[in-house]
Amino acid sequence: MVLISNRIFGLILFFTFIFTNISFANNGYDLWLQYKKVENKQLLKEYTENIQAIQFFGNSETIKTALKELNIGLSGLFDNQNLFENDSPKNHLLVFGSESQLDTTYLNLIKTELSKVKKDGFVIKQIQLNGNSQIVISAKTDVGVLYGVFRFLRELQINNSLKDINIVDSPKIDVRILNHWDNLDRTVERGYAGFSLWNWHTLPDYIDQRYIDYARANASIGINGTVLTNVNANALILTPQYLEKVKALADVFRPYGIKVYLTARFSAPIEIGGLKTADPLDADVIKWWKDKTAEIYNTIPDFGGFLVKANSEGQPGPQNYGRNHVDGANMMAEALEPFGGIVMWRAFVYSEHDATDRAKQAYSEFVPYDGKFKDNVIVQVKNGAIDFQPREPFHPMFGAMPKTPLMMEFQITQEYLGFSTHLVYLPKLYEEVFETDTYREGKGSTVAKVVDGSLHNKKITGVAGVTNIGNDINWTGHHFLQANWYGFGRLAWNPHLKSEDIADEWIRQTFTNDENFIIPIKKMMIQSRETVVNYMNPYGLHHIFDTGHHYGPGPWVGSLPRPEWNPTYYHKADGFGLGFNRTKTGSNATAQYAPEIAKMYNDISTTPEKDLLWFHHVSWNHKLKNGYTLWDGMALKYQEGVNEVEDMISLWNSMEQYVDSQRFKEVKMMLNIQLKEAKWWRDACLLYFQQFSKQDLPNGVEKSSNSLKEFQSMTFPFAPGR
Ligand code: BDP
Repeated sequence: MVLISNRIFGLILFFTFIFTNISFANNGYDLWLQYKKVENKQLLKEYTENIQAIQFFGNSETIKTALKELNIGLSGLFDNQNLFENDSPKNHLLVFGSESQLDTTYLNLIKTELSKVKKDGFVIKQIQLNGNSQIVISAKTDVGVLYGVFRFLRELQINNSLKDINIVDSPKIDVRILNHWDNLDRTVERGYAGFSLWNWHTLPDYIDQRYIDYARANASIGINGTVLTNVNANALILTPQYLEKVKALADVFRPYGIKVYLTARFSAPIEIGGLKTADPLDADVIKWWKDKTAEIYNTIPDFGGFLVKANSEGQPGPQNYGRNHVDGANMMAEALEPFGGIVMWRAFVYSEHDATDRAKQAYSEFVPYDGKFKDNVIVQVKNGAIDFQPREPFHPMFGAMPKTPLMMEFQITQEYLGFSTHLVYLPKLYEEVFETDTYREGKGSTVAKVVDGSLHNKKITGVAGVTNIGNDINWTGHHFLQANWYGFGRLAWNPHLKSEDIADEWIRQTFTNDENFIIPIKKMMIQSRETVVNYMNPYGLHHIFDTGHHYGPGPWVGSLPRPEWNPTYYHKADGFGLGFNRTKTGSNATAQYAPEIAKMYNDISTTPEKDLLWFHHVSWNHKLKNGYTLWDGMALKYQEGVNEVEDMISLWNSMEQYVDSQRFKEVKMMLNIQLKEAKWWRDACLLYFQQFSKQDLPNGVEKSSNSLKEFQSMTFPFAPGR
């Protein structure tokens, strides 16, 4: 008897174990669209009281998509009550297709709000009609309604009250776009979350569920465009064989309000068109692009346009034919114009033949062309003048081209920020850039105002993010890096949002509404950006990554053929000190900024210490504001970064009760990698720079147990992302 009960007990335990493990297993695939049961009593009460039936008006594919999402969301968040089939009760949630479908009674009740809606914005408002509560979601476009539905679901997920809900929100940016650096063989340049989502081999016949889920996730944060292919482009994507595949993706994305764009290889007329030249002023070349563009629009009527990397890092461009960026961009723009398409022409250019300073080259090449580009060209500028470093001063082009639309390019994938194994919350970086004052039209001329077009009244506006998405089950390799995709979307919608508020929303939707988790984790996320700067590139150091793959430190690299590919070019360590003199006594890159900024950076005493070594060559014994010398202060910063990762680990370990077991374990393992690599950065960089400073490490900085030689001999032939 006893034996049997023990066995039964054992079985029960076994099943409970399996069951709890299953119920707590969360692989992160659902991102921030978890739609977990609402536990907040107040919200449950409000929901039951205010929403007894749901009615939808409109039948476009987008409206059907919104309806489907509302169904998924509400049945996850609340016990399913078949609200969609219930037409008798009094209190409704009403979703109206677009303005034209609004009944005049409703139109009158929300007209003030609707009049404030711009483009694909929306209204969510509670109104009273004949004594009944009606929550109305409406917009001027169907995509606006879809955004309204996602917003409504977000409000519920983050447990905001429904009482007197009255939200009017419109995107501040037109083109909110992901840039996939995905190759046709499915490798991803600088991608660390597996291979490309796009399975070109099985397209167009096989539609992976992931394509749909990708579109859903993007639409939920307002992203409305995607460039499917790498900026280092392959012309094959423009052939009929591939355009069929692109069409299949465009068809999936369309109901979600997402347009597809492609990278256009400048030499495509030669490579796939059989022409002898790609000269943008050649009549055959012009015709080729016109025909090709018409062919694309014939296949994909709402195609977005081209993204072009020209005359940069070996990519072909108009300069190969003695022409300039304007000639190239305008030629393509003319082909796209009849169809409403745009050209996103990248300003990421630098040349090995220009001995001045790489940081100055994009500005020098582009600013003289201000006002020369056609109306459907937008120049895409990286946030800083070098290349997506952990910290860069804002790109001097922002604000310097009042007659040319400039779009922001951020990197979401962490080429220079620890790949996908380091927890770094990037919206903090994006916010820092957006908030910076360019002083181009006096105080308050922030980068955000340049990019949202308000500073110089721009016709097209855009924000691009080089995506961190791959085919890993959780999309981004590390659960917390989903927040960078999310936060990018939110800031592309409105570059004036606060990164802290975005983190709050994201944690609530992705993990829990429990404040015991939210408060400390949000703090950790916000701090994480400074932490990575501390253990990689403190005080304005930059581009000291190991060569090629950019994995880990390589400040010693100095023998690559192109000078500006060498870390030694950027840090300029010598017996005197460290840093790149970009002031008027050096490369004079500071002169590319407005006088107020140039003045601040020209003077070491007014240069913010976070940018010190970006602009100055500073003595090892220079006194920092905290009283330490540069050498001691820098060593202590490296140590601080390591200590902060240790703190992240202890915090995470104390959070186990709030997180499902799978995500808890996976994040924990990642944090341990991050700590190992933070120490690697500290030790390798300090040992290397110590050869120049010839000073001991200050108290409080741990000594490396490896030698510099050991660090220098490490190789990573299969580091991802190349
Ligand atoms: C650099 C990357 C390189 C990209 C290039 C670009 O190392 O792989 O092709 O930027 O943005 O950051 O074009």
